[in-house]
Amino acid sequence: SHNKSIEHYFSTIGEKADEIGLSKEKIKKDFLQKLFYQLGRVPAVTTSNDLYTALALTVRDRVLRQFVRSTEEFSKKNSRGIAYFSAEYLPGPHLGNNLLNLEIVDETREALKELDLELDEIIEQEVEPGLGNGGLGRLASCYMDSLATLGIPAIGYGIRYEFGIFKQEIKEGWQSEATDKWLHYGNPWEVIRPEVSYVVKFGGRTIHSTNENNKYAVEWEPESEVVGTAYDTPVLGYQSNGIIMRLWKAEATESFDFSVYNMGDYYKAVEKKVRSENITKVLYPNDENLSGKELRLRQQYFFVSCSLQDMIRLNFVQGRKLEEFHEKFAIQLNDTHPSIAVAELMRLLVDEHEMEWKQAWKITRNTFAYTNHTLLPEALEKWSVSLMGRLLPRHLEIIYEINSRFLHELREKGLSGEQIARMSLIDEHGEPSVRMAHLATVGSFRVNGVSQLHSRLLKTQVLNDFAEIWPDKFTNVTNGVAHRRFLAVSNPGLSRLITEKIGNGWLTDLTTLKRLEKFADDEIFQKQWMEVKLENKKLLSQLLEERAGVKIDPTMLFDVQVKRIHEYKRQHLMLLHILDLYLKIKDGKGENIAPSAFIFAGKAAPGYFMAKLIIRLVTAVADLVNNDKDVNKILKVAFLPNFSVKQAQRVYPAADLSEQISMAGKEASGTGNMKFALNGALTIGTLDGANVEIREEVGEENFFLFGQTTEEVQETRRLGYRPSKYYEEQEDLERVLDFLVSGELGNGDHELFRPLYNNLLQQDPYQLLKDFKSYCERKHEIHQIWKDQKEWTRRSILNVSRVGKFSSDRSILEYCQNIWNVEPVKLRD
Ligand code: TH1
Repeated sequence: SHNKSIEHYFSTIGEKADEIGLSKEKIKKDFLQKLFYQLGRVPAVTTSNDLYTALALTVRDRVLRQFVRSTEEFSKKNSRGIAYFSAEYLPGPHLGNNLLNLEIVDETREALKELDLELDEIIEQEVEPGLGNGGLGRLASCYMDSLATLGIPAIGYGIRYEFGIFKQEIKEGWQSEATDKWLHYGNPWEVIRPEVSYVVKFGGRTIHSTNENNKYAVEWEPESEVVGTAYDTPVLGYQSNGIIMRLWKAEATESFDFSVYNMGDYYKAVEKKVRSENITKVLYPNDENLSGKELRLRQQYFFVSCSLQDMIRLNFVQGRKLEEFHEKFAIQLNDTHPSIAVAELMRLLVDEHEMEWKQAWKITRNTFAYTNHTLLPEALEKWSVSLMGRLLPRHLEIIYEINSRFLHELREKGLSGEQIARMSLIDEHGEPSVRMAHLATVGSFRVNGVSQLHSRLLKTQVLNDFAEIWPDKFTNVTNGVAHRRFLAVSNPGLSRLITEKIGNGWLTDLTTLKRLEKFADDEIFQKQWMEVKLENKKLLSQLLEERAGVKIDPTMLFDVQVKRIHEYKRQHLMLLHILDLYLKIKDGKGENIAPSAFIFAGKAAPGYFMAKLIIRLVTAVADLVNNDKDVNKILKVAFLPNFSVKQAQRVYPAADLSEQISMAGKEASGTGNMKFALNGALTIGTLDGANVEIREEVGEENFFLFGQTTEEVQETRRLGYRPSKYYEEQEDLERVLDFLVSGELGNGDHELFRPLYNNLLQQDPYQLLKDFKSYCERKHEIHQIWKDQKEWTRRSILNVSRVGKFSSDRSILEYCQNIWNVEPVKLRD
């Protein structure tokens, strides 16, 4: 009976598998049934959340059905499965996306209309899982979407944080953080799997011995244990497949709590339970910065151990030998956060499954591939040897063993002592620590960066020593975005217009947008294009009025920077420019300035003082500009609080200008840059990350370039950068900087922005002052082009028609070809 297909089971209940309830009538019926029987409500007395939950459950049934079908197909094909290991995911709202992928948006809308309900209002209710910080977590979710759509057997492993990224509020101009209770109203999308659970050990000591067969063996006697339980969320691809995102929640082990060791001590047992559950309590809210906290390492090890144990179980369930593990699985490490997996797989193979070291190492090295997402030194993970030894004593031994064999290899190659020390997995400078990027590199068969520029810098700088001995290990996969979510779902107006012109082939092949190119000069099409943009801007204006208390004329140039707040991203460069415009208008020299709305959003890590001060500066500049009658007809500034995927989906469609202004060499890729371009915004940007490739695709003349190149930045630093030189030489810049501490900002407090002022004048680590002039010049040019709306629109159309490369479908196909060696399995024609 185990071999019977899903078709068989449905036939036994008189339902044909093809009739999976995608009609309006069936949706309506199921929706009402969910409302009655699952929630005990009738439409007349419901809360908006009841309606949302009933609809989500209705859709979930259909999603799960597709998922079960896919699993069946995948197991028939028996191809290599991909496990994506990521400490973060940012799936965004599920409902709208799933409706699109099931192709039942219209049917659902009509079913609800017959009940006097409005689909868009229900969709609005969803609380998204904020299980990530920013680009890295969102990329993981884009990749889940494409893996499913392309029919690749895959599973996304991660952590089910009870509290995701904090909720950002603005209080008196400052960011304040509140906890994110995303599970408060329940989560209709997940399926708990209590039987899929694993024990994870921590601390204690190792016992080395030779067993009765004269075999060397190591036993790990832990100090404590926790259990991880699987929570599955199906992720549906377009038109067909489903894969799962499997997130682990930590709980106490029964056996341990109530064991003889603490017999009768109920309170101690409860305390242990609480401590165990702490592991998956909260996401660390640092983007590209280390906390170095023990709990973070516990989280990383916890989810990695559960996931590897799960994969080994699957391997056996599917009747395979452990020796074939790497042939049947590839594991993609999303940055170094899961890189302890290299040592954990070795431990499982050698200690628990009694495999020889050499064979285990061969399997391990052929299983893992590592994606690096940043070159920032403060983001490169290191764990102190003492912490690692205390928390994961066996893993530290294994890391030492890997290292000793690796260094031996290097000596045999004749490398210098200096180079060997640089490459060691252990950093001996100061407090000894484990370099996780080195562990990931040594333990993987492939290492990739996330844009051409970043991959080149990775090879020639941060991991240069490794690239020299293993040139073939290194490769690039430029990031991409889930265009179905970020265009089809979030920008229905533009999607409709595009589909009218070129058909809907772009949903599965974004490069077909090329066909729009020939309409770039078509005046009627331009007009329609402008109308769609204006509608989107009206919607964003409403949101900004509600959330930021700023009224914005939707015909203004919407100049937008939304992303995590970080000095290297240089939100403050944009602010310096806004102040420059402000002062010019006050001087009566504003005649060339196009009426502009400057829109910001993004979270600052709670412990990152400068980033929080930058947010304070945005709100101070907003107060100044928006309340000044000489200026507020020309300029408006708004900070949209609590940026999230949901908010992002409303921002990108409304943007005219996308700000991608990081110091060259610092932004590994960026993905917001792609989402903006896809929605018809033009870009002002540096030659950083994927901007380089965007510019290459859309054409130099359609991209507003400014600032130093990576090489120039490095040369400037080498020559001894003196930011005050620019202050002294450029009057405009001097005036703007002095204005920061003039008391005119921030209610007369001269000292409020002094730290920023001092930082820029004394160090300016991200060389804003050097790039200020070329940034302002480009902005001036942009304002002139904006006045010619036809020309602007022509460029906007060209941008969209040329960004086909930046779909995550393309990225995933590259991972398949150049890294995983798997073929997509197309399930339906
Ligand atoms: C981001 C990069 O900054 C960004 O350029 C890139 O587009 C994105 O990853 C996806 O590749 C990163 N986010 C994090 C977050 C943490 C640590 C390192 C990075 S790199 C916590």
